[in-house]
Amino acid sequence: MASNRVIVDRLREVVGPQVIVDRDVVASYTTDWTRRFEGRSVAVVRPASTEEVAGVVAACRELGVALVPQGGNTGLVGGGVPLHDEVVLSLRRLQTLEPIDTLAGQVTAGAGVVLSALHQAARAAGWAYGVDFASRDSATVGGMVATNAGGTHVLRYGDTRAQLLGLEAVLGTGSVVSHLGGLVKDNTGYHLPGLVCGSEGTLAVVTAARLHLVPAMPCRTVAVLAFPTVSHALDASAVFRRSLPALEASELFLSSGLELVCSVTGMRAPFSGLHPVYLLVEVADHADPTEALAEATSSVDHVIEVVVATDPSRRAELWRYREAHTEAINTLGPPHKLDVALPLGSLAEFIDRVPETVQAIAPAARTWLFGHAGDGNVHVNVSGLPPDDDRVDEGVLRMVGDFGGSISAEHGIGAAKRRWLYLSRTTDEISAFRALKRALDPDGVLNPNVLLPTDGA
Ligand code: 2HG
Ligand code: ZN
Repeated sequence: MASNRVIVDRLREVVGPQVIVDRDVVASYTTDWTRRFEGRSVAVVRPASTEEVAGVVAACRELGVALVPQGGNTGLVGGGVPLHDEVVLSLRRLQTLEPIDTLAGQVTAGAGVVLSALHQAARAAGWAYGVDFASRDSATVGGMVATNAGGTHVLRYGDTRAQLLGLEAVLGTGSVVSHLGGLVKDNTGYHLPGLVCGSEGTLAVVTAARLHLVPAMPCRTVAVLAFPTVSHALDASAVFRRSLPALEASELFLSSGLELVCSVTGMRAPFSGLHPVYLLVEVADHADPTEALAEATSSVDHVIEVVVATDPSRRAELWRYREAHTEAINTLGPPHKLDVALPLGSLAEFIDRVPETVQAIAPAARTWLFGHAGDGNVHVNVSGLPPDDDRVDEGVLRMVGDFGGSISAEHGIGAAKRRWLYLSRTTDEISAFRALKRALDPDGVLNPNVLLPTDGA
């Protein structure tokens, strides 16, 4: 293998001074946001154009060096940090955001465009972007496409794959595939955007995406409802989904999570007493949806208390109870994060049983459950475990498999869950994945240590 010196010199031929070797700067790219996954790298390469990205990939291929593509470094499964000494390929400088195509309701965005900037640009043109989640100020378009990011609006607008009308990406060979025309009807062969989306940087490096926009909804109402059980909250969520076409989010959290959020943020709880389960719902429409929400709420059983907000700052406060879970849990030390999806009919039982499963394996650990009730997607966070002790991960993911769920609803497989891919995918599916990987990245340059299990596993 080439020496560090040779690698750095060769990469400098492609991007000049944008090969970063300063230890402190490199360190900010080699540890993930949770601090559970810490790697190291000879260099961070920061190209500013698709041609430079292609040059970097070609150079790494030539040198026999693997790379890890990275966007905003907001990933939660160790998929974007160099755990095996890979070169870090940061796409953050690919900042081009083309003017909104107001006629088509589409936009082409560079991989480094941050989600909140995309939201702002779409809104300024009278449109909106359908995907949203808490790390919107750091997460990038390239990372969202690579992981098929989901978030809080999937029940209305779908995941990132559903927004993707075209893609520009660099394959493991260094060649560029570009199909950014944005035709809504276009049946000319394989759908590479759909394939690359969710491939976690293993098939291609995303450099730009053509994205579908949705109508901007000027009127919004948020409510938090308290319930005695998860099952009651999920029944309510189904009522809202059935009766409110303007439903944009239906999110779940529990009293323990709310207490933690309040103690970390200093916020006051939404009600004077604590209740076992909370459902946050948001409706967004062209006209005020408050009455429709109130009417739907009146047909829901077992509501203990409800608080409603229409003005932006109060709405944001209610959202913070839910969105601040991630940062609040992080204050307890690096968590284990198991982002899973269950058939909705099994979700309540799963949520009720997970803490016992964790307790039986690691009595000192604590389980935190919250997530996207409308999609059957629950985030199982476990604190108080050593970073590399994965007995709890195994126990919970096996349980997910037994319930017919998915071991990754929206965060991806990354390095954290590759061992357990077989719980959600058959041997034949994994063989087909490997064949695709070989075809698009024959020398295994692109993020070779994530998603697919190690050979033989
Ligand atoms: C969310 O829904 C994110 O807030 C993060 O997907 C979930 O921290 C997590 O486990
Ligand atoms: Zn989530």
